[in-house]
Amino acid sequence: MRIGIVCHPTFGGSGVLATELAAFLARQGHSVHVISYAMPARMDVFQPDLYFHEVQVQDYPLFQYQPYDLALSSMMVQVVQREKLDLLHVHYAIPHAYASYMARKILEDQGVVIPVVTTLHGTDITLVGKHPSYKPAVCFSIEHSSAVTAVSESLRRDTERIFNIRKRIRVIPNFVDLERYGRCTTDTRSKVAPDGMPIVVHVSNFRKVKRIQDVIDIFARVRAEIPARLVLVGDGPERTRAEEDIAARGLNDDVRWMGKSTDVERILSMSDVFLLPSESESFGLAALEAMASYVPVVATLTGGIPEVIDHGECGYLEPVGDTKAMARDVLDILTTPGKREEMGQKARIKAEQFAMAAVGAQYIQLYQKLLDEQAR
Ligand code: GMT
Repeated sequence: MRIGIVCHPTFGGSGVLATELAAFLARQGHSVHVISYAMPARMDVFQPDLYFHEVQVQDYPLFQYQPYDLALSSMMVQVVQREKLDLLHVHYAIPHAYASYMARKILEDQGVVIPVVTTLHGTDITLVGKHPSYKPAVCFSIEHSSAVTAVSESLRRDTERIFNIRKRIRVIPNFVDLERYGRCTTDTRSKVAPDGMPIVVHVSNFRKVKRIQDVIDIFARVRAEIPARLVLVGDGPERTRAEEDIAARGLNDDVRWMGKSTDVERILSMSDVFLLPSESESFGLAALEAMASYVPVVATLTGGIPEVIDHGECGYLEPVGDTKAMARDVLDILTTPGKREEMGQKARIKAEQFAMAAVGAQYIQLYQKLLDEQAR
């Protein structure tokens, strides 16, 4: 098949999943065209049958906001026509589902019919999409997609509750390429944590929903009890406040900032516990990547996280904001002999339920179903 993948080129979440899916499909022999406003962080430009098309947005002094939706719809039309695409798969409803609806209408006008799959990722529904300034357009564009998927049962329920969607929403979870994750050698660890002290890690886009202040409070409570290092990967609007909080608590020497490192696998391979105390998470892709690296996760009991992490088995789940309980969980994992290794093994086994090949096959099956229906 000739497939178009539309996504945000983000460091985390939907951008990562979309890019990993594109590479997987290309390795399966499909011709895959990724469309976005910038090259996605994890895009492998040397991957055969995988192509990137950058959306060109023409600015004009009259505009206060650049009309990205128009430019994206136009780019979709051009790529479908030029590359003779069979199907479009858009990730994150805003603005992709809406822009793809316009693209489909333009193409239909030219006698080209193409299915569009919309995958809902989380904040497009639970945070941004439900806002009155977007809700009508988001609801319409989801309803008028050829097929809709959500990355967790929790997100499917949220979508049906918030948007009163009549269309069937299939659940196809996020996935992980297990071959890319594992454990590092000890000398690599010593670059981050001397004397073999434990490494607590957090990876995110440092938005308010991630509750970075809780990551720091949890670590401060742990550090008050045992020597440890906190590794922070990513960047975003909450970073400055986090740096100030860390300095105010006298933790600068115990914290390593890694920024938007493209070497997340290596950082996770040397880590001992992954923290994800989010306000809400439809799935928690970063936590799944940690689990694939044999890292137990301490997270919040919210959204789709319980579909990924079994409490007491591959980590612990606590109420949002309960940093005292989460710190206790981290200390339990780090100070109970053999616990980290035992939970790490269970985390990896759980991660294997989200293996890329099995989940990727579900998307291919859905694409084929839509194309067969169209052919009838
Ligand atoms: O985590 C973010 O805020 C980024 C966001 C995104 O859409 O890029 O992540 C969402 O999609 C990820 C991939 O499906 C999920 O693993 C995250 O849980 C989800 N984030 C939230 O629901 C807050």
